[in-house]
Amino acid sequence: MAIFQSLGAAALLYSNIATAAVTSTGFTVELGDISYFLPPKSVATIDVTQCKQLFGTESFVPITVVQCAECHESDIASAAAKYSQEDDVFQDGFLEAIYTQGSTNSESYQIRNVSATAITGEAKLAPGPYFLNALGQIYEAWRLYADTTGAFTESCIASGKDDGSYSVLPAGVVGQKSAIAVPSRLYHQATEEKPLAGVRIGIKDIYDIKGLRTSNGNRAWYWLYPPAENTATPVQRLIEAGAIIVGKMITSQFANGEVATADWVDYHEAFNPRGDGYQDTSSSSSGGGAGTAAYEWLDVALGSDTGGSVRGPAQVQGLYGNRPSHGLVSLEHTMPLSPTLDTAGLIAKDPLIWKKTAEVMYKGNITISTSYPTKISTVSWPTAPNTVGNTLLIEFLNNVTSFLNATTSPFNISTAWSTDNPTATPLEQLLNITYTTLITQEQVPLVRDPFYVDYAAAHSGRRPFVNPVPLLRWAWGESTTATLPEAHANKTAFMSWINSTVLAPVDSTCSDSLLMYVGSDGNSTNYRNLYRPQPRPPFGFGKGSISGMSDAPDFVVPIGEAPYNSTITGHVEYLPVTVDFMAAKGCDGMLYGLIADLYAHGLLKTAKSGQSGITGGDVLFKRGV
Ligand SMILES: *[C@@H]1O[C@H](CO)[C@@H](O)[C@H](O)[C@H]1NC(C)=O
Ligand SMILES: *[C@@H]1O[C@H](CO)[C@@H](O)[C@H](O)[C@H]1NC(C)=O
Ligand SMILES: *[C@@H]1O[C@H](CO)[C@@H](O)[C@H](O)[C@H]1NC(C)=O
Ligand SMILES: *[C@@H]1O[C@H](CO)[C@@H](O)[C@H](O)[C@H]1NC(C)=O
Ligand SMILES: *[C@@H]1O[C@H](CO)[C@@H](O)[C@H](O)[C@H]1NC(C)=O
Ligand SMILES: *[C@@H]1O[C@H](CO)[C@@H](O)[C@H](O)[C@H]1NC(C)=O
Ligand SMILES: *[C@@H]1O[C@H](CO)[C@@H](O)[C@H](O)[C@H]1NC(C)=O
Ligand SMILES: *[C@@H]1O[C@H](CO)[C@@H](O)[C@H](O)[C@H]1NC(C)=O
Ligand SMILES: *[C@@H]1O[C@H](CO)[C@@H](O)[C@H](O)[C@H]1NC(C)=O
Ligand SMILES: CC(=O)N[C@H]1CO[C@H](CO)[C@@H](O)[C@@H]1O
Repeated sequence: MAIFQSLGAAALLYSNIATAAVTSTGFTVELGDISYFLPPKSVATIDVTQCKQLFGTESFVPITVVQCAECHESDIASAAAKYSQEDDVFQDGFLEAIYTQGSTNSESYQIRNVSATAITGEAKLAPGPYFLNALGQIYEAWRLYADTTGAFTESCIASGKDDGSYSVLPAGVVGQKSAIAVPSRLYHQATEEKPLAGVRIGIKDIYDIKGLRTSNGNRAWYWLYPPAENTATPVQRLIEAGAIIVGKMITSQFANGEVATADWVDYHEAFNPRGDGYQDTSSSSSGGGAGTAAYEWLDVALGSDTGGSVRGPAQVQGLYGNRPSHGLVSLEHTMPLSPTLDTAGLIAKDPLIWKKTAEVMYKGNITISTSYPTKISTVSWPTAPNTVGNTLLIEFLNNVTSFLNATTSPFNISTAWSTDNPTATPLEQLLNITYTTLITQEQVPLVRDPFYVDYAAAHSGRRPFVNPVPLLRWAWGESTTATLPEAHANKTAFMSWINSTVLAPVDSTCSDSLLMYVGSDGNSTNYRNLYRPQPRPPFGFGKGSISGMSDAPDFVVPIGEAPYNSTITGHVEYLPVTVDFMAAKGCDGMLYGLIADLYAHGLLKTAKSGQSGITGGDVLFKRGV
């Protein structure tokens, strides 16, 4: 048996016992101090007899593709300047050779003090950086980033097999976690057919992607079942629209709510990059929130929200995040927590990319509209500007109120319910155990039972490991006398009331009013290094439960940040301040229209990646690296 080192780092194993086929899984190279991945299939072949001198002992030569008519030195220089600005994959090292499509110019160029060999040919290539080998084969350049915040469970890349499947990226870089590969931003231009061309998206690891294993946050599950044979509908929509799926992202186990650190036994919670870097990420879309907040190179994360799993991570990490109206996109090949409540939501820094991605994912069930309600109800909004966060919240509400020419008034949902339904049980009792009943009694038969049977069959009757939180919730669901029909009836009673009285559908503005509440006030820490009381089932009803129990949309937007004294750093750090907007069921397109308008008028901004959503900056523990 002999071991050969192929081009780059792909180690190929040759055995003379079995006649296994050798397939390239791509190549890794370094250019300067940056690592790149080259997918296994070349994208074009060009004639290299004109530039043989480029190939010494190196396997690959970096090359830049430029589209220009005459291709004078000044054209190349301005293209290079544009590439540096727009693309995180491009660097000056790619100026060693310049491929000018269709041009007859074959002089050499002096670009930024680099003497660049000019190559011409007829091969059609998107502009940007590539690698060329001595056979004339051109490979795409994907930059490798370290997952420093532990947001991913697994990297991935389209397998190139023509069957829509994905495979794990065979690459690593310094950083103690997976490397994630992203293609040059210059390769893809959004079109009507591919509105998400080149948009980089991470997927919560409860959605199947053909060719990859799904973990649902459980190690036994990951190894028990084979790679998925299908791709979940929401993910499929994104892929068809041209999105680049870069990896699977950390989820708390079976999408239940878990708090760092003790609850997270099988996998570690991702790290919230904001503030001191040791605040809880919230769950269950932990990786999606942390990764989107930490990485400039990640545009969007697909999460899921059953009882706050998209909104929580968006609130504590200062991001845009939506719980859509229930049922906007079907959830085949997705692990259920409670089909009655499960929704596919998106997390992003840029509200326009967030909106564009939503339009693709909910296509057929979303229409952007720009006529807005003029009535705003607020739940527990601060009235005294006694903290930085409260001052921001009051100011923001005033801004939105005057932008909409709206009438704003405080709304007490419990009192309103009792006033409208004088003989009914108070909301706090009606809905106290409704969520708990739905998530446990729906997940047990759909997920736990078949899992236990399959695991036992594969492991001589053994039971798989399950984290404390899902275990105790399932146990509660089995021991309670409450039933699913009762839970559905309670939810329906509440939903009908919301739909007729609180957030009622109307033709002109979709929803008769907006409901707003504080997502995060920048004044609440949740350190991940604390020892906590034993977990218990999630009882109770609060402002965050309104959308789940009424099927209505609930969108988080970041508005600022506020200082706190960190017990970790002994220094003032900043936490995000966010706001939730709600409207009638099905009015997701109106909310997206409104948020885009608030953004256009400067009342909302793109969130930054890094330690702060407002000023950016390296994640604290990584500074100076
Ligand atoms: C190019 O080289 C000259 C002379 O070494 C130097 O002064 C100049 O700063 C360099 N320009 C760039 C863009 O690196
Ligand atoms: C739109 O919503 C309906 C109702 O929830 C759902 O059945 C359907 O699959 C959705 N349509 C699309 C195109 O996803
Ligand atoms: C409110 O609007 C004013 C004026 O446009 C602006 O200066 C301020 O930053 C806004 N504040 C918030 C919190 O939106
Ligand atoms: C609010 O009123 C002003 C002045 O009447 C008007 O210009 C503006 O369009 C109105 N805004 C909305 C969102 O209707
Ligand atoms: C709503 O009103 C009730 C009864 O007055 C009060 O106990 C409760 O704290 C109020 N809730 C909110 C969110 O203000
Ligand atoms: C909610 O249910 C839990 C568990 O049964 C119980 O301990 C709690 O008192 C209930 N709260 C209300 C407001 O009914
Ligand atoms: C349903 O509401 C009743 C009160 O009307 C309450 O006693 C019961 O606990 C609720 N059950 C569930 C599952 O929500
Ligand atoms: C809300 O009420 C409208 C009638 O006003 C009805 O068409 C719609 O189905 C209701 N939706 C829900 C979620 O109850
Ligand atoms: C931080 O602590 C210092 C000293 O106790 C105090 O003066 C300051 O107001 C605190 N800052 C915040 C944001 O709480
Ligand atoms: C974590 C934090 O910032 N807590 C502050 C919240 O606001 C109160 C009242 O201003 C302060 O005393 C806390 O320190």
